[in-house]
Amino acid sequence: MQRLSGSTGQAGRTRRHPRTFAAMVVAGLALFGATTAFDRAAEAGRITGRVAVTGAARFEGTPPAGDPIDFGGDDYCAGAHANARVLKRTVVTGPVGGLQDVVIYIRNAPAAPGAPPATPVVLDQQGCLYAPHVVALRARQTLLVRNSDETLHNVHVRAKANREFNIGQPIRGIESRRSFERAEVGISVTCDVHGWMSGAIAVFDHDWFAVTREDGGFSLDGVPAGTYTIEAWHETLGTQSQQVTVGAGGDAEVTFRFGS
Ligand SMILES: [Cu+2]
Repeated sequence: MQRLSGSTGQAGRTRRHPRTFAAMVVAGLALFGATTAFDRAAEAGRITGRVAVTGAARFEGTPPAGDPIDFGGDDYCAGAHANARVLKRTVVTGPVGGLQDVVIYIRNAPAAPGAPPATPVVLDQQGCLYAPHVVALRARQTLLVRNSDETLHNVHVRAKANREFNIGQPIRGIESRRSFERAEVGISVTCDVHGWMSGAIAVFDHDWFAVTREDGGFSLDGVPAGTYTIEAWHETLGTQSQQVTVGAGGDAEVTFRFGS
């Protein structure tokens, strides 16, 4: 813009119509910036704003206690939990019944046009357990698998819509990077060395997904106004869905109630 207005070849015309010329440039930039699908839809009145869909997953009733893990087959793993009784359980609840490790997502979302985040999502192995137990990421986003233990793990990712893989990680601090091409919820992760180890991965082709926190809460941010099916997936309690209409006027709230 600076080069155009300062150009000697255009100087006469620029001097004669400076405001018209500037307006044309601004209009051109505005048109250029309005080329995304979202902006076209907003102009057509189909989308009027973006909101957050927040809420929580809850477990009603008495959660299953879980069985104590026998780390006896591996001295390192047993030593990492020498003074603790660790339970194998997938239903993990907070003090007010908030259900952790539920994957919440928009089912009928348009595929994201942008690139996936450059930041990797980390799946660590700490004390012969996956940390976190459930991870979610975008398709083609990097999954960084780390071994923080002084023992051999192998990370067996039993994807179905994506390529299955199995990585041996014999050394503490070793990191492996993988990614998934397609959306897939509920990919099982296990270690063939330690039978108690299990986790799950969810992959999405859009940005509107979350894993519930320790208190069961979640937030899907920047959701365009519209009517959506919000799904909640839990490793052992199954999948629930709710239809939600969100408008430009405010955020929407959803609660999913699971029970035994
Ligand atoms: Cu292992």
